[in-house]
Amino acid sequence: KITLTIDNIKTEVPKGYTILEAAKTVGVDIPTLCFLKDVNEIGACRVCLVEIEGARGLQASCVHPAAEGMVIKTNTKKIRDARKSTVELILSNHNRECLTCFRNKSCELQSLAEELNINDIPFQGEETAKTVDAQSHSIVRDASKCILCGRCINVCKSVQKIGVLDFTKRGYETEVAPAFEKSMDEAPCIYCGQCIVNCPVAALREKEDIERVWDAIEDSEVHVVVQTAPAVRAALGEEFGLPIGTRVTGKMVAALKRLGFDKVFDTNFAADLTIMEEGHELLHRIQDNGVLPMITSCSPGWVRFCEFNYPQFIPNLSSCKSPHQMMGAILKSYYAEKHNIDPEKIFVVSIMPCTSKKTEAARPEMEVAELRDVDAVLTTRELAKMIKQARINFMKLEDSEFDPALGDYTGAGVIFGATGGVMEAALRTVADVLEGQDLQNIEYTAVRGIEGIKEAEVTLGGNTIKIAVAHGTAMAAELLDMIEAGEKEYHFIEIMGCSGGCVTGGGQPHVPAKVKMDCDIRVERAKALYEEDTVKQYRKSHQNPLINKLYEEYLEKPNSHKAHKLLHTHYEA
Ligand code: HC0
Ligand code: SF4
Repeated sequence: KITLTIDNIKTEVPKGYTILEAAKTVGVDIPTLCFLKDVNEIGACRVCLVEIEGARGLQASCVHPAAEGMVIKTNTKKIRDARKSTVELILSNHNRECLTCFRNKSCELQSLAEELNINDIPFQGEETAKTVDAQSHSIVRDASKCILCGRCINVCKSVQKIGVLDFTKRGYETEVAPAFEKSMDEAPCIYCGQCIVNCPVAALREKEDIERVWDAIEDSEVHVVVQTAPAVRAALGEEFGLPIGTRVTGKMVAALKRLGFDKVFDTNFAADLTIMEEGHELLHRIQDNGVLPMITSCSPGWVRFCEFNYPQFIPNLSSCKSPHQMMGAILKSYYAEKHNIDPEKIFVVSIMPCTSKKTEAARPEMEVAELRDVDAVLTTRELAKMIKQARINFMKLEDSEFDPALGDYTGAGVIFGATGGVMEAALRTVADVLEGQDLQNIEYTAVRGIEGIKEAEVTLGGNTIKIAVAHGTAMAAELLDMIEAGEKEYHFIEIMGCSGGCVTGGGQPHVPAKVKMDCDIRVERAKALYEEDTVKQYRKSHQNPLINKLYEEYLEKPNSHKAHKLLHTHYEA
């Protein structure tokens, strides 16, 4: 422990704390801008300056370690003036059209300017570049909004181990962009959107598709079906002021009905379907000496990462489409037939916590008989915008239920949204199939939690199955490298592109870096899903009565010819 004095208050903190962390213990919240816990700790923006007695000049508190006997001041005229002029300088060449900005009211720079009481920018700096790159299906980069804090660069480099973004050009021309003036579309970007959720301003954002969805809703000829991913319910409430980790399933469904969608279904239903298909695919691969380990393919960011960086593992990818794509295919076949609706008139909207899903839905593979499985993908943030546009008072909504036809789901489907969830759901089903009974012990806690790589061995029907779970592509790379080096061997692996799984996807509500300092949003949002799992009547995918009906009436059995045509795909190197 270390004793030091901050703003005349004595405090004791563990060794290794920075001054920024130490100040929190005396209730002082030093402002920051470029700081992002564990990712971007570089002291570059100089907003977090403090005075240390005896030291020369002001010091960046986010990188300066607290030391025994230090006497620190965080609020003197000198500090206030320095912070203010630093932020004024950033603002002087920033595109300050706040009213029409994507991040109006969720911008960390805007909040900082307010907190520092900046009412005027005394000088106009050099104009920043005006490049807008909107070529991809998922991500828009707007250089005029960029403040060169480097947060996106380091997320992409260290958390994702990709490195699409970097500082390019020089001096006033400096831009954060892919190398060689390429578009994000031409770079090996996996569209995970981790750069977006960690950008303090509006320099990176999703490619919006709200208008096309409003148009479909408006068109009385079109039957508009919406489905929601598991993780959306764990975060949507944040957009309406609810604490992180609040589960808002019922209100979310009510809001979707009010927006005018003809049917509101749950992607979780299709997650159960995925488990049926993927579980049986695994059993076949094990029994018939197929390619192992089998690796999940439901995270499109991970699939792109595999295609770009580990093409040798493409044969290991499960042939299953991801749940929301399966749902689209079922809606335009089984559901259309059953309800006598022309499949050409069905418009499928997926609400996803993910920016990569927009590109996935546009992939050439994702259609059957020239009908796209999914017609539009909106992020959790875009759904919140639609609810706000419609002036719906979210907090006052009464809980509502998903529509019955394809809205039922089990606890196994809902945990898909957290890292380890797909694995756990699959094990619940595979174990029952192999053991030939309804096992009671269904919580596979070894695959839960936020450790980067999780491993376990499970004995099922007398066979030992070795499994692993990785999340965030840096962890995926580490795992795959170990397998290639012959150090590890598995039967089944779950990989999700984002650290924490879908709950922390690139389409989820923005959480300021300050809040992330004290709260692991991966943990809080996952709790909401595990809670929903425990309250469901059925917690195993193969017990979902609607899934069984779907097989009886239409698909025959898992991995049948028909199931393959609709629900599977293949990726090529
Ligand atoms: Fe996920 Fe999914 S669980 S990828 O993480 O598998 O995005 O939430 O919707 O499709 O179900 C995201 C979340 C999904 C899909 C499901 C899977
Ligand atoms: Fe990097 Fe992901 Fe952003 Fe692409 S979307 S630049 S891969 S962080």
